[in-house]
Amino acid sequence: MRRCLDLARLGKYDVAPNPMVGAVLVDESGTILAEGWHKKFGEAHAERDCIQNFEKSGCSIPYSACTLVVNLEPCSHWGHNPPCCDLIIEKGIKKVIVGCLDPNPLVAGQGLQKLQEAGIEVESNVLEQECKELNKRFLCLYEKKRPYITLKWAQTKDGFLDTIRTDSTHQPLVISTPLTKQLVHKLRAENMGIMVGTNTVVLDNPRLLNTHWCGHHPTRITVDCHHRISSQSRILSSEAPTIVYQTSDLPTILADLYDRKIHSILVEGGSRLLQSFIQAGLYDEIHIEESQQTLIQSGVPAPNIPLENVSATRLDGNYLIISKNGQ
Ligand code: AOF
Ligand code: ZN
Repeated sequence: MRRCLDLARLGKYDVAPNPMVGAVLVDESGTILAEGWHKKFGEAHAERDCIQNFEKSGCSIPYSACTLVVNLEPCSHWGHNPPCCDLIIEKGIKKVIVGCLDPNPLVAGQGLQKLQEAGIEVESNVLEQECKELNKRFLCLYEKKRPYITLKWAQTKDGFLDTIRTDSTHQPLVISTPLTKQLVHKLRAENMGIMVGTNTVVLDNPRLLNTHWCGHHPTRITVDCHHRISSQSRILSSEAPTIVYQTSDLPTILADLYDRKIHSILVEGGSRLLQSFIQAGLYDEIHIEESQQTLIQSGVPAPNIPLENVSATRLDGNYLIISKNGQ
């Protein structure tokens, strides 16, 4: 299963909103005969890729002596691909070992049921926590019917996000270092969407692209209830898609993102938008960059960090990650 997780990760920047899935075929002694993974959205699922590689290898071991290991329940529905369950049954594979269930209502337990009804031995929930952690964004979309939400901000040593600015002629305060900037761009690559409030667009005119890590640019998301965003704003450039909402109601926005299958968003500011996500309890992770030196004495206060039901990890001296307990 650990090998499946490693293989699954190879699809990290190319499969969203699909899950990352890896599969291995092993013989009765547990020796790996073939491997596969889901490489790109819309392309072959991990199980099919693995079986194709096994057949290409010319190995003469019969399927009836093979076990397929896969980190997600094999699908039972027709999407871009035919159901993996049908392929597994058709080949006569003896046993299937699964990491975690697929919450997609088109699958949701029906995959395992179909395999069992065909007389295949099924073992499930193997390394379940690790399998769920890998696909936390995909799982969240179906389990919570909203994207996985990561809030992110940088603050001064004395707890401010920025100086008070009223127009775009004043440059924003720079707190990030080259290293943390790269970490943030990695987060942009890992999330399907990036969201900021109206003030951030008007005052900072950010591009919100991923230029310091591999992978895609996220879909840019903002709110403009009073038509304050200029048509020349950099967020509206053709480099990446942009969604502009005319409502600031978070449940309405999140429901629309769910419909669009945007499984994850990174909220990068400003303070009012971040605080409204925190107040509504709408977050899964919070990343905070704390400057070791910068003191400004007055400015825009950083949001209040929730202290209940969360655990905190320090990546290095000044990068703090807060996660909700039980995730
Ligand atoms: C699997 N193996 O490797 C993946 C699965 O449109 P499709 O056909 O690609 O189906 C996408 C759905 O299939 C996705 O939402 C998830 O439920 C499942 N993904 N299943 O058996 C895989 N990527
Ligand atoms: Zn499948």
